[in-house]
Amino acid sequence: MPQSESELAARVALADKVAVAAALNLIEDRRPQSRPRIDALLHALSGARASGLDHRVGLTGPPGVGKSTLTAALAREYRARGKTVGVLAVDPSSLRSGGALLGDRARMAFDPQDDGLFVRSLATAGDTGGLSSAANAGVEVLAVAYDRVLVETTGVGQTETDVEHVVDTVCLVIQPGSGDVLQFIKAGIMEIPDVIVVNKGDHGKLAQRAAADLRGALERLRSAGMGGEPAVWNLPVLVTSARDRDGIDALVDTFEAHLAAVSGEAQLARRTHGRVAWAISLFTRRFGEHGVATLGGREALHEKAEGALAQGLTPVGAAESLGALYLAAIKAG
Ligand SMILES: Nc1nc2c(ncn2[C@@H]2O[C@H](COP(=O)(O)OP(=O)(O)OP(=O)(O)O)[C@@H](O)[C@H]2O)c(=O)[nH]1
Ligand SMILES: [Mg+2]
Repeated sequence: MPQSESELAARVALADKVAVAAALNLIEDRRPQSRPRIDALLHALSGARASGLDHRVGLTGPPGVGKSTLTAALAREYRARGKTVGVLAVDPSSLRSGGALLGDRARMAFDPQDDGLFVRSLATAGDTGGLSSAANAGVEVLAVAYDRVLVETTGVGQTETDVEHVVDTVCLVIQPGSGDVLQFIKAGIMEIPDVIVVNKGDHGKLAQRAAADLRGALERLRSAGMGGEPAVWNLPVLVTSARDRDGIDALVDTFEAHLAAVSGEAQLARRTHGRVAWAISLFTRRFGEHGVATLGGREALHEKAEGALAQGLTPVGAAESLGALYLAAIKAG
């Protein structure tokens, strides 16, 4: 498909599946010589975005809890509500091939004939911790094409997945009887999710009990005065059965309510923060701690990245300009 990045972006905005696939292929290309094209695509995408409010939801949690099954059920519910949906399945932590992430059974639950639905796995082998730049860019592509973007990532901790940097709403998925709950609370991970789902609710009492335990623990955290800011949103705990498509309707309602609660300035701030994190991680992956130190440390780097983005650079472009600063400093020093 020989065409300019701006033509490609325009076709992505029309949710042309061939163009969306081509854009995702481009952003997955890790060769340095592809960076200018990726930068151009991201730039064009930011201009091509329709004015409607897109919503990005991340589903994260330990392996096997039913994230893919839940993602398929959610996509179906959104489609029933007239929303188009892009799904990105990302595995930031392992060398498992992208294709294996969305199991065949879950994949079969998606209708390939549906023009309002796009599903893609991203293999992110080679990245150590955090979401790859390709995952960040993939979300940008899908968000331009579709009303709702669902991002599935495996992992439960900040170090494993930075999904909160690419989505508006983080949904932590767990299953009953796994003992994960206490572990999450201990690890302080409860600060990341916006919604918690206990899936496999068809296991009956077990799921309801896990949800009640969680709600109790969260209540205790709240009354212990965790988090000084006024609560705009109280972390809800829901029970679903992705298998039986039970509780999916309520979960989508909760996502929409969260979007309404955070939209506007809070959502913009979160996205800006995510783009800064993206630029910084691109820079540090290339230039390491020495790069950070040379540019004056974490805080200075943060400010420089913010400045570059404020000037209209994409995160990829911002990382390039930080890289140029670094190289200049090395030369001068
Ligand atoms: N009983 C029951 N089983 C479920 C439910 N949801 C998913 N499963 C099953 O749990 C297994 C794992 O489901 P997946 O959707 O692949 O889980 P996942 O979290 O995406 O797994 P990874 O991507 O490998 O981390 C499959 O055998 C599903 O059929 C549910 O609501 N109830
Ligand atoms: Mg999965």
